[in-house]
Amino acid sequence: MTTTTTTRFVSVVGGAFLGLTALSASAATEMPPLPDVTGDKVQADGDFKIKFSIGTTESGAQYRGLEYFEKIVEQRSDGHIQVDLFPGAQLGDDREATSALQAGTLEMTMPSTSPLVNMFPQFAVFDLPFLFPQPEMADAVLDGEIGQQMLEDASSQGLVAIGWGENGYRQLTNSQHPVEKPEDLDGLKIRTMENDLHLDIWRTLGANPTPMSFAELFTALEQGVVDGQENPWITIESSKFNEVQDYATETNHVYTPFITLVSARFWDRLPEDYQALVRDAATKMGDYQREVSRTLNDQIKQDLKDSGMQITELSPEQVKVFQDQLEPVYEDWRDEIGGELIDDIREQVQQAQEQE
Ligand code: TK8
Repeated sequence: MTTTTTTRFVSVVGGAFLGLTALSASAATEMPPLPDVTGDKVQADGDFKIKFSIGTTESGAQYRGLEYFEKIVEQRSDGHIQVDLFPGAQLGDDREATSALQAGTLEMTMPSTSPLVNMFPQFAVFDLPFLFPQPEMADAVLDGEIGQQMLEDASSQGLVAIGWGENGYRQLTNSQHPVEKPEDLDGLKIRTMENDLHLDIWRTLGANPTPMSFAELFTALEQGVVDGQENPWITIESSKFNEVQDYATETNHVYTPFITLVSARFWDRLPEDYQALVRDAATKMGDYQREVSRTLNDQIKQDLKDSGMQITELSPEQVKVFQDQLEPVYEDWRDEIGGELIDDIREQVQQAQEQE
């Protein structure tokens, strides 16, 4: 390794790969290699510590992305920025961690957009059912003009929004019986994120939804306070929901992004060069999270089957029944979200579909 003042260095990261190995122990999955840390070494004044809190556990793709973020920031700042990771909602759930950023008692978090709709109503567009038929279409919107504008708009209220990540396509699970059609949801108590549009979705399908923090979800499922919930396969496995849920339905009903947030109080203390480093690392983290999440998705679904979970895979015709029943939700939420934003995204999706 050669060193000059603005050093370009490359290193292969061993430790973090161990984390992935632990995750793949239960799944014979071909893992994407951990990207090298690339980019110039950044020199600026001062030493800083970042506490980075998330709600999902350390065996998920989200945490894997954070490990990559930690590696980039610590190496490229030559240790002048230390990153400590707090998975599993140790420092609060999505809303609590976001409030802690506003108060300046926490530096970074990466919540789902859904629980923050009370602060940023435009985020509700991502809660519309079946909006993105493929994840690449979500990438195009999030990494494009719309997504960048949303990051700017969300850089307010004591927060700085610096990037996107992938929570993923949500799947329904429950402890009672297989669900193949909306009627099967009758009487099922389903936990949703704290988000009115999600409540609307499950009411419209005939279920009995209740909003709840992610931090309380496992216990609520275990104790039968709720019958079911919905999350991506990787979160179902990394949170061990399959231990308290016997049935799952592959609904892919909503694609949920994560958003990377920094406390504005902390951000304003960071020298500009370090701000650029943290922003670059957040972008790389998000891209990597997407890669890991998509690489693992099918294998993890297989793991869940192997663990005894009865997974219902819907035919396109069966999916269409859910989709048609939920179409009125678009009209109901048009004014709240903004018709123009919905139309722009739907048009972008349609163009992408036509180019396939
Ligand atoms: C984790 C949450 C979770 C979300 C939920 O903090 O609440 O169900 O899907 O990923 O953001």
